[in-house]
Parts: sequence; structure tokens; C-alpha cells
Amino acid sequence: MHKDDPATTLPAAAAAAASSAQQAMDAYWMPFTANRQFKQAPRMLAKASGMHFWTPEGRQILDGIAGLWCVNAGHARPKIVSAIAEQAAEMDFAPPFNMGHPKAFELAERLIEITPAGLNRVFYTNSGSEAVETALKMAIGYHRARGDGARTRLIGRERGYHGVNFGGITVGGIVGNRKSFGPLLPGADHIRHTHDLSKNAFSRGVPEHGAELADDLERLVALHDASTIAAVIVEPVAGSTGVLLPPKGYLQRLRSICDKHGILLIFDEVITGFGRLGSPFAATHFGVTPDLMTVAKGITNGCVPMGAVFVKQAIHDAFMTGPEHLIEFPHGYTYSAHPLACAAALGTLDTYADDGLLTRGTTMAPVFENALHSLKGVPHVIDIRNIGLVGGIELEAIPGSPGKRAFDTFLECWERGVLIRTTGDTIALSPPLIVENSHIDQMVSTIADVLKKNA
Ligand code: PXG
Ligand code: PLP
Repeated sequence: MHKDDPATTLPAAAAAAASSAQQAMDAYWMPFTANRQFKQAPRMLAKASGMHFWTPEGRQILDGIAGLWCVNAGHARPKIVSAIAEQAAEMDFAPPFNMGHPKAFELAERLIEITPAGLNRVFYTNSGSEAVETALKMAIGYHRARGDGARTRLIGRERGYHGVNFGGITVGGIVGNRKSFGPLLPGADHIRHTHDLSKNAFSRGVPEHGAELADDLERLVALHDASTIAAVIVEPVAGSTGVLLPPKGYLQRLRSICDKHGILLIFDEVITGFGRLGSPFAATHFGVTPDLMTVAKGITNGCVPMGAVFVKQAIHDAFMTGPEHLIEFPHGYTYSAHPLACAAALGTLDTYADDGLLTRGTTMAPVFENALHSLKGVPHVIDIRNIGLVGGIELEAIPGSPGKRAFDTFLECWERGVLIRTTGDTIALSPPLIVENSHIDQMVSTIADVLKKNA
């Protein structure tokens, strides 16, 4: 297993350049960040290896969230680093439209060895958001190609996160990400979310209650008629909204309702893909195969931007009609199948295989679960949720200041050398899959200390 570098000092010039005190900060408009707060008290990262980041001043930070749910094999893994460097020197770019390069094909063949059986065609994007837009277009285009062109309606779920582009926020269900951007795409609707603290608080693993919430899709079928519905998209485990697990039997039920009505099922596995739950994909984990599956993040260990959509062959084949010199699917990105991304992804798959990381979460899950649930009874903790190597700790909101308790906890954990993530009043933990017991202890004890101190 990979070990962190003991020597962490940055070259003096790099440290000076990155020093937050001297850095002009006005020009960079930061994504999903409280810009004004950040720029008053910047939190800068300058180096990463294994389970850790280091600040420009050389302070070590334990990475409790795999960067942003993406660095599943830990930072600076040699096979990935050298794959990127060698590819950059050999061929920096190749046009993806009408041209190919060997690693794009090699990667697709390697990927379909680990995807659930049947998902054996791959389309490349550069992010999860783009993967979602691509999957939604494929779903609508597939029905039209089959002569069922009235099926255009897209169904998402309350509290869902599917990236930030217009299709993704249309099917997404996070109010703050939607409310400022107008009417979005027409015709979409949402099924209910599955979070129910009154019945399921402090469940270990998937909660017992709520499989029947999948029947909410029947309500939308009754309202809109199945003949107008193209697809349903859900995160098998909702990440961004605060780690919401599917109730026992829920995904199976959703699958069978989709089958009954000819509706495509899309799993958005941008977070759950590549070992996060202790299996290669959530679809593998739950034994439910979607028709389309979106991934990103862990596909390259976060090292070069990349996303992808996996589809069943029948969906791909439905497009393969018409004159052979014409483009079958008028869609793609300048950087689809970027050589650096393909090289990084191949290095990543090798690294996952070398270290058994796509299933290591299963081995570590009991340790992680026990550590997380030891926080029950700590002040303000109202729920703890876990599966594989992802956990959510929900805090009681400060009346009138939603999100503040969690954000303050995040700031204090950072001061104490642990990087966590918060969304609303939920703390999310999703460490690199190379995590050891001592790291888990450090994360959980730091959170406990901060919550007790501020009780
Ligand atoms: N779908 C899902 C399920 C995701 O989790 C995306 C799509 C979009 O991927 P890109 O690569 O476009 O960001 C995501 C991304 C958080 C957080 O706060 C989660 C994500 C991204 C940024 C922050 O938990 N997930
Ligand atoms: N906007 C313009 C003017 C373009 O020419 C292109 C691509 O050629 C795009 C947007 C899309 O960029 P990308 O392919 O990187 O998504």
C-alpha cells in the first residue's frame, strides 16, 4: 500500500508564490465557495500525497473526503503520475471527432470489464455534469430512434444532485442550485426523496423503511402517462445532498416500475462509482442494473478531468441506423477521450487493481461504521449514515442559521488538520479507499472534539 512522503517541505519559491498572505485574490471567482468569507481567511493547499494534503506553510491535513469524492486511490500515485507525464510528451491532444487514438479504445475495453454485465458501450465526457447531459440526451434520442418520439419527459428526484448544467439542475432536486436560474427544461418532474429521520435515524447501512417511496414513480406515470416519459435518473446513494442511502428494496422496486412502463433507468454513479461503496459500482453492490450509468471523479482518480456514460448495447445500437457516412449521435466535446485523461484512467485502473481498491471498502466498512456510530450521543448529532467508505453525520441546525453549525465544524476541523465536507448541516466523509484505521480514528475523534468543545 502507498505511503505518504515523509518530507513535505515545499521549495521556497513555490511556498512564497502560494502564500495566502501575499496572493492577490480578486480575479478568481471560486466555484461553490463563499468567496468573500474565503478571501478574508483563505484555506490554501499546495501539495498532496497518499492520505494527506499540505498547506503552503507545510501544515499536514488529513484528506477525509478524497479531494472532492474523487481521489479514491489517494494522492500522487506513481502509475497515474507517470502515465500522464508520458502521454503529455508523446501526444498532447488528438481530435476526438472523426479521429481516434489507441488509449481511448483500450480504456473502453478495460472499463467494460468492471461495469455491470450489459453496460458495454462507453461515451466519454469531461465531468459528471457533462455525463449527465449526455445521458439525458441519449435517453430522449433513443426513444425517438425507435419511433417512440413522444417519450421526452425526464424524471429526477427531490434532493438529487446531477451536476450544474441545465439538464442536470432540471432533474436535480437541490433548491439552492435551481431557484435562481429560471424555468429550466420543460416537462421534467420529480419523485420524492427517501430521507426519513423519524423512521430511520442511526441506521447502520441501508435503512429498513421506505422501499414503497419508489411507488411515487407510479404517481407520475398516472399523472403524465408512461408514453411521455423517457427516463428516470437517481443517485443510487445520494451524495451531495448529505449522504442519503436507498431504503432496503427501493432500487429493485424502481427498476421493476421502470421495466413495467418502458422507462429508462439512469444511475448517476459520479460518486458511487469506482469502489466507494466497497464494490466497483453501486449497481454491482445492490444487484440492480440501470440502462445508462454516468461516472466521473474516480475514473481518473481525480487527476485529469473525465466523465463517461455507460449504456446497454441495445441503446447504442438503436442509434446505428441511416447512411453509414452520417453521424449517428450529434454530440461530443472537444476534450472527449482526451489523451491525458485516457492515460490517467488507465493508470488509475492499474492502481485500483494493484491495491484491490474497488472492493477494499467492504473490508474497511465495519471499522468505518463503528467509528462513525461512536459519535451517537455527541452533542447535536441527530443522525449517522454509512455505507462502504462514505458516511454522513447530520447535525441539529442552529435555529435561524441553517448550515452554520456544520460549516463552523468544518472550519475547526481544518484548523486541527482534518479536511471534511459539509452540505447543509450534514458532515460528509468519503476518505481515499487506501484509508487505514488510524486515519479513521483521527477523523472521527477530531469531529467529536470539535462538537463537544462547541456544545
Ligand atoms: N452527479 C453526481 C451524482 C455528482 O455527485 C455530478 C453529477 C457532477 O459532476 P462534476 O464533475 O460536473 O462536478 C456530481 C458531482 C459535494 C460535491 O459538495 C459533489 C459533487 C461535486 C462537487 C461537490 O458533495 N458531485
Ligand atoms: N463554444 C464555442 C464557440 C465552440 O466553438 C465550442 C467548441 O468548439 C464550444 C463552445 C464547446 O466546447 P467544448 O467542446 O469544449 O465543450
